[in-house]
Amino acid sequence: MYGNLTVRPEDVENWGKKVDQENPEKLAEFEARIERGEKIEPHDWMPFEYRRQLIRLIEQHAHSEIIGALPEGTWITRAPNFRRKLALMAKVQDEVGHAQLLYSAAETLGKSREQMINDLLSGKSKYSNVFNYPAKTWADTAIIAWLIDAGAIINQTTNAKGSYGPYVRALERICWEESFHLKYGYDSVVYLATGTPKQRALLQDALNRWWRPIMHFFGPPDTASVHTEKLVKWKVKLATNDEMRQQFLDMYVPKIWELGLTIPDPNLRKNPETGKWEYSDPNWEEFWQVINGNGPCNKERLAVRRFAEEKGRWVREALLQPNARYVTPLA
Ligand code: BYC
Repeated sequence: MYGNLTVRPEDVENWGKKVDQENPEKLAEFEARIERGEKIEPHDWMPFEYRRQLIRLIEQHAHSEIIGALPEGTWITRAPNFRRKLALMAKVQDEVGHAQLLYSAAETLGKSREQMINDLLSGKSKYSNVFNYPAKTWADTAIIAWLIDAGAIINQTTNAKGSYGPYVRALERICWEESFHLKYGYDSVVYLATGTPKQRALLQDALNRWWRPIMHFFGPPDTASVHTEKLVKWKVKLATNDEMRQQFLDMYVPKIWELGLTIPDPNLRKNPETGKWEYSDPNWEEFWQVINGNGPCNKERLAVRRFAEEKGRWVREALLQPNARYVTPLA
């Protein structure tokens, strides 16, 4: 799945080069391969900036999966019944598994998992904005599993057609599992939407609180996106942030309305002339604050990860000593 996991000395020699310092022939050959739709594999020549961008993006994606397990994870012990508890446990476990696949894909580019985890814990590396908000009620887990997973599927099925082999193969597998999460989320939402007035009110309240973070999920508007142009050119991103946001609105606004729910934006409408959704400013200032460490739960999320890292250290140390043997009988 990942190809060879080692980085060769010639790859390291390339480290730190700007695109205009790259060997022009190799760069042209690389871009022609991408143009022809070929996959780039770990040992193929690639410009440093392509490597750097992929590490950044895949690493952030991996962090989003393990941090993303936390808001829903807090509801495992409080799930309303055994069937829901089992399903939620399986979903959360899947999300952590996705992080494993993604860290392995990022490692093929030369950054170790330990470095990635350190950068997450120190706050250097970002992860998805949405996981910095609290899951206050059971209905929040339904909205997350339906609409955040829906957003993730739009983003990931698009990026799964991308140019870097190990990432797209990981995404393909992740998308299968996410599609199942989406069904689970939709089932939970429909159950609440067709339930008692109290259940409907819980669901509406959750949608009201999550709508803005979900609008932010696809990234800043294209006019403010710093990486899109390069990533689209190298087919890492196959659609821009605004294109993905529009696709989400196209697919899910009608479904939300169909359930009799209200979307908390009085200006949301599809312009019949342009075919594009128009919406109020979802408060981009809040987005920048949240992704730079100042959201409602950023500190709590990282504190939980630090705790897990500390408690799991003995396991990692034991695994790093493959020749060690038990000397004391266990019983
Ligand atoms: N949150 O130039 P831009 C899941 C940052 S988990 C935080 O447009 P780009 C799930 C961006 O990193 C799925 N930060 O960036 C798990 C950049 O900052 P830096 C998560 C964001 O990369 C558990 C700056 O803003 N999905 O589904 O071209 C339970 C400028 O942005 C966000 C992925 O990770 C954000 N939303 O495009 C349930 C998909 N948006 O790095 C569900 C992979 C932007 O310069 N990632 N930033 O400091 C991508 O496809 C792209 O990275 C994005 C952003 C579309 C998100």
